[in-house]
Amino acid sequence: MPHVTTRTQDTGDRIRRRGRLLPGACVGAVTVAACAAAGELAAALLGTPSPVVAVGDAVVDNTPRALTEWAIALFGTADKVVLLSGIVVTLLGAGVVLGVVALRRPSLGYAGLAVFGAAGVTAVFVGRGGDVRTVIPVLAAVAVGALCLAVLLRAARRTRPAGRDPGDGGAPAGPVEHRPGRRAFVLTSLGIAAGAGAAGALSRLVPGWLGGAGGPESVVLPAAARPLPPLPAATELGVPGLTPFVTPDRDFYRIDTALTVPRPDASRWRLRVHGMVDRPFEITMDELLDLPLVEADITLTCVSNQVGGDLAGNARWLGYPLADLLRRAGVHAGADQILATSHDGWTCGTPTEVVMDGRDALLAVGMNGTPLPHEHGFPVRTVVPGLYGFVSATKWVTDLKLTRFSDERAYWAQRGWAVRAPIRTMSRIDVPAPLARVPSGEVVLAGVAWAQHRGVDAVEVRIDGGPWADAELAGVPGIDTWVQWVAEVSVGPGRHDVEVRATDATGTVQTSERAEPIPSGATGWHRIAFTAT
Ligand SMILES: Nc1nc2c(c(=O)[nH]1)N[C@H]1C(S)=C(S)[C@@H](COP(=O)(O)O)O[C@H]1N2
Ligand SMILES: [Mo]
Repeated sequence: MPHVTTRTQDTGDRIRRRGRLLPGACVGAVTVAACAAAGELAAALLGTPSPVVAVGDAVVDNTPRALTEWAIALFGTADKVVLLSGIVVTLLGAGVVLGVVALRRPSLGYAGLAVFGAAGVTAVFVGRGGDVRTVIPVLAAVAVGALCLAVLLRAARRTRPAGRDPGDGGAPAGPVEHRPGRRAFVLTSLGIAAGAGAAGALSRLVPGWLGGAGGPESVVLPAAARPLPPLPAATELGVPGLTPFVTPDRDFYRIDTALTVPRPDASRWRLRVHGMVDRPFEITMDELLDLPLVEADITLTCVSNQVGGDLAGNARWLGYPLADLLRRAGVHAGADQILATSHDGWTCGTPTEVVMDGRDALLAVGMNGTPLPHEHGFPVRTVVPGLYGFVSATKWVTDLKLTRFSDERAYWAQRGWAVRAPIRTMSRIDVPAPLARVPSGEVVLAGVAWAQHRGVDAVEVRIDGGPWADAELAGVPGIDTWVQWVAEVSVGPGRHDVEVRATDATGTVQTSERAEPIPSGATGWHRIAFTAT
């Protein structure tokens, strides 16, 4: 470039460039915030998936497994908060770049918004099964973004003194405070940012307001055609600190890939049963509630549960037998997999033979006497005793496709987890709490053990590697739940180790061999230490 710069000119350019960086960053960040908020509000009003969350989901789904596992291990159940914060930071960062570029070349700014729109459409439309309505919020977002960008760019340009456009070689910028139009620009930015904040907040409140229409409050559960007797009192040993036999809904562990809890409308809910069947059909919520429903006590367990972990919960479920539903469809021989899909696109593969073998595999609508909470799959989920949740317990289920394991792989199976995953025999010490201090002498040990659909025959404990002693077992309503256990040991002052192991009803003793949760569930004995004083 045949261009000679003097030192003053050079400094002037630099100051000018820096002088445009801040307004540019502001223009972009505010534009992107307004764009995202508009999309969220439109989605909330229409009841379609959030574009921001859909893009986040798409990122998660396409992230290498090692990275997601690392994130889950690092952040635990806070992973969703971390991810959402990451999305916000990334969006704002992208906005800053977009704004700085747009101040120079407005067309690039609009092009950037179009790229956002394309990402949004891809995530909500392509990623979520092609419902045209899902695209509307993205279009609204892009339109609002473009409008805000135009307004902000105009306001930003007015902050520059006349005759100081790029390349005019004018004097270096004066102190920022004295630029004409700056006040107007700041006010415009603040106004739009406040509007975005309000729209964003509103988008979180709207589902609650509209939710009454098709939410859990709108569903009246019928009595079960085959009700269970009340739980025997013997299921509770009454030891303080011991996990209760029935897990209250609010304490029930929640595991899913959904960044925000899906809230499908029960009145619009439909389940499609299709694939390798003679008579594909669809069923509505009203039709489902008219069928003869049954009750079952089933303990759910997550495959990610570590030895001693708390990713298990027990509830009395109300639902329609999945086997009856499948018989109505007429399953073809060879359809060895029921591929379930949720409202938010997650998939789950369950062995057909397990669901058909007579166990209480349910299309569940009720949990502990009330409709399912949103967090646990409202309006309808599947529950299959004996299998880890990722291969059996689809929340917000909308689709059951009979297929072959050799033809299609579900979400976690695609990511290296097991295809068939029966729950492993496991026992846990709840009392005393790890590292607790208790008086020496007689010490009460208590906990829970599970081996769903086989049943627990015995639980044994040992102190400091000594001989195994039988624990006393509480009552259970069947073989599909956990069981409380209690034992009393006599210890002198000092630090002690307790170990526990269960034997299932097939006579197999829980293995001491340590295995990680991936691919098919953790194994090993739970051990805690306590101090007797
Ligand atoms: N739609 C959907 N259903 C899902 C999942 C999910 O990610 N999405 N996770 C599964 C897993 S891994 C488990 S362990 C159970 C947990 O059910 P809960 O959250 O009601 O305890 O839900 C299962 N159902
Ligand atoms: Mo899980």
